[in-house]
Amino acid sequence: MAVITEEKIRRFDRMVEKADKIVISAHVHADGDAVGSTSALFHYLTEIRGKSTSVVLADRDAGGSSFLIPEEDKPFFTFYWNNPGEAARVIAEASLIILLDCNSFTRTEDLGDFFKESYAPKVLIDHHLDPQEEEFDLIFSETETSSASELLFHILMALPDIAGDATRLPMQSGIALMTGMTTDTNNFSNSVYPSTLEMASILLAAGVDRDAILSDIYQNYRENRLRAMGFLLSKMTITPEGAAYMILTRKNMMTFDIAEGETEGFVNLPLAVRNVRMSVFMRQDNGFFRVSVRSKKGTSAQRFAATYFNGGGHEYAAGGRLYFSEDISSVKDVVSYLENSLNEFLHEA
Ligand SMILES: [Mn+2]
Repeated sequence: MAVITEEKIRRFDRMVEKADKIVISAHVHADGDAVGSTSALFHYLTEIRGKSTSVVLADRDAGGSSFLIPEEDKPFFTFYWNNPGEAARVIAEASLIILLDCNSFTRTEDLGDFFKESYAPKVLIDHHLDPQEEEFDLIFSETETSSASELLFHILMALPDIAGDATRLPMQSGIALMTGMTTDTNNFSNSVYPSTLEMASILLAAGVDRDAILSDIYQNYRENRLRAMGFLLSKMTITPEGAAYMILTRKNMMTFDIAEGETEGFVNLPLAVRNVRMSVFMRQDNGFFRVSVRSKKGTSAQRFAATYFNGGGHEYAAGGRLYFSEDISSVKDVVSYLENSLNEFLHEA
């Protein structure tokens, strides 16, 4: 991978060596890749390098990725939502900060200002567009990769103490990296590169139990999630231009008793329909709708999210927000705003 140069690896290695307290973070609403990449790096830094390391995330918990944080790791994971004082203290004491799976500290939401105020050197390891270069001292940024977990895997393999031998990685790092790659590719259905399969192959050979990971990710949901999914699919709208959309209101969430993290993956489902070019999933939040967009080749989810929903992301997988009362005057207007946007976007395309 071209972004991983010998010079950058040497610099990263020295920064780690010099640091005595390392803080790792990732984007808010941490998904499998965010939790996977941070916990993989946590295990490398603690077990291989012997560094005092903490993971700090803006969320309430690790949601569906909680299986990656065994009981003995919990004291080293701080969630701002339920422990803001501790999160601020840990960040203030950091002598090295490493951000994964997002392009700016702004994406850590409430933690952003604490990170920006810190004088500690900062490293970015990410696969999104437009890294905010001025925020970091060292950047590994590559969009042609499946996930932050994959990019991190190749970086770890290049470090002198691993030296290309994946059996030297802590087993928990291997499991976490495999998990992050698997969830970001939606189990090898998108953003799969030769380097992705190479990583999977090497980790399998090193003994990572993929069957156990798949069971933890895809066979561990609550029944409510599937009931809500069925409800949404039965109400899904498909426009003549080939856009599918589903909207989940606060009321729906209460009816089905589902939490925000449990809707992950819903947006991918409508792409199974032959004539659907783009899928939009909207979930009502406090004063805004959270918007997820997925598209097939030839249609840009990224451009749609950026143009109409104050967002962005990857070419075929993007997200954003729709605020009321800024973008629409009331919740009731969400359908017409969405239909007009889809109509305009898919006609000009
Ligand atoms: Mn990711």
